Amino acid sequence: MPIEVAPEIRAALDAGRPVVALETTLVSHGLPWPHNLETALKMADAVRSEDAVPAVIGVLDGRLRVGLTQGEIARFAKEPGIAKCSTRDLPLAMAGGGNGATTVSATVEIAARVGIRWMATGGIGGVHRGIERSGDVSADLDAIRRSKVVVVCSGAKIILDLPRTVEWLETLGVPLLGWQTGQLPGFYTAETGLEVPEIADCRALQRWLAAWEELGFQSGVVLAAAPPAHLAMGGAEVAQLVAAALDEVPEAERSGKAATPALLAAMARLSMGRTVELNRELIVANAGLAARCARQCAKLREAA
Ligand code: PSU
Ligand code: MN
Repeated sequence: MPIEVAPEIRAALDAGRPVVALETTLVSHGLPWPHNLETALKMADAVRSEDAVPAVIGVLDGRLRVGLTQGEIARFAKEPGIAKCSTRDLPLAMAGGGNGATTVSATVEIAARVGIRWMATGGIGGVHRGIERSGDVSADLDAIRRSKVVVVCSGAKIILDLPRTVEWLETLGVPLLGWQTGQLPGFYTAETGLEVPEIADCRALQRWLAAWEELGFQSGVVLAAAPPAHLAMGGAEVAQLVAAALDEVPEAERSGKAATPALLAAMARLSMGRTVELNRELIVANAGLAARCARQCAKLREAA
């Protein structure tokens, strides 16, 4: 069962054109219908408008596909019961002939395998609050360590234990960079108070990438950008919202695969849809940013 790469993506990779990988878990499990489909299509458009090629990844009818069509993305948005697949779940979805939405972990792993070096999402997974009891750490972190991909995101999801997530990335040796910010963004907010090295522009990013290349590192890197300022929440406001969501979702549902979707849904309800709008916009902005960085860094590399 080979990984099936769409001809457009294969051709772009062969020609050295920028390609940005996109996940399907945020479509099947991250956003409610119809926002999920609209956002997924806008993400792909944002990549194309920067003259790059979007590669939406997922398992459909048992086939691991890189480069899903609009109609196929709609299946991930509409069909109920699509499995949430981190890397280790991929063979199960493939062997069963079913459908599987890829998380950041599965998406970066497959992207790296086929030679895609950029990915965009909303917020990566990380160390969950209450790890002392649940032991829940997203498979995203170790998958990024294994996959040489630049993950453009709004940091890690605010429902997580962000200081511990930062520590965990450090332990794994995964670089964490701020895009035009010296503070780690926290998904719905720019204000977490956690310091990160700031990358000012594509020139600085390309210099960083060249050094990374020179050192022969095989890990991925997290490039975190603040959410769009006109919708972003203040630090105190988001802290209240998270506390309310944690109150609403029973402890038993706060670990395992259902945890992230349940907490995101609770925040959407409690904020009366504001977080959905914010989540949509930051995802689309990150897709555009990943494509722009991919294109400009490729140009700068050629010119060097
Ligand atoms: N970003 C979003 N919404 C999401 C996700 C990311 O804006 O729903 C998904 C990604 O697929 C990520 C997953 O890999 O949440 C993390 O889930 P968990 O905490 O179960 O590892
Ligand atoms: Mn988990």
